[in-house]
Amino acid sequence: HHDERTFVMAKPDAVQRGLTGEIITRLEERGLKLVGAKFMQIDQELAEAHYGEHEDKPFFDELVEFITSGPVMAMVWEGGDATRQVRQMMGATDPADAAPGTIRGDYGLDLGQNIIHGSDHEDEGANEREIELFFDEDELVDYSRSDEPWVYE
Ligand code: DAT
Ligand code: MG
Repeated sequence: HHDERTFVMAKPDAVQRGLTGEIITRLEERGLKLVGAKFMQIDQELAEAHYGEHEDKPFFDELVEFITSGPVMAMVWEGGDATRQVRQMMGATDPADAAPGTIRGDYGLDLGQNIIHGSDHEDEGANEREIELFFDEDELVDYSRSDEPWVYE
């Protein structure tokens, strides 16, 4: 099936650097389907919930400060194996290790400001948890892309 949903976010650095459109374009051109989007400012409470898994890490405060430092574009993308596919397109967490051709490898230099968030495909259910945190079900749109027969066999 091609209806796996994953949560993606253009982080504050991407928005400030005018890379929101580039990120959307890459995912869109790959064949993934945008089913929800929200341009928003993340507050402290949402930031702490979103990054709850990292609350005991030394970089947690810095991480929350960064993600609340400016607007983000929060999105839900749908497609076959979408969570893993997006992680592949993002590249490694540290842009210094991210391969050229990946979003972090092409646009980032700094571990703290690494352009894009995507749900962890190795963390079962992370995609659904993160989608629920940012979106109500009625904010997600159910439709088909006309090119689907040319993307999937
Ligand atoms: P990812 O965003 O690739 O899922 P993660 O979940 O391990 O990576 O960490 C969340 C974010 O926290 C990451 O995008 C950047 C920041 N981060 C991770 N490790 C860090 C570290 N050692 N020092 C500073 N920031 C870090
Ligand atoms: Mg993660």
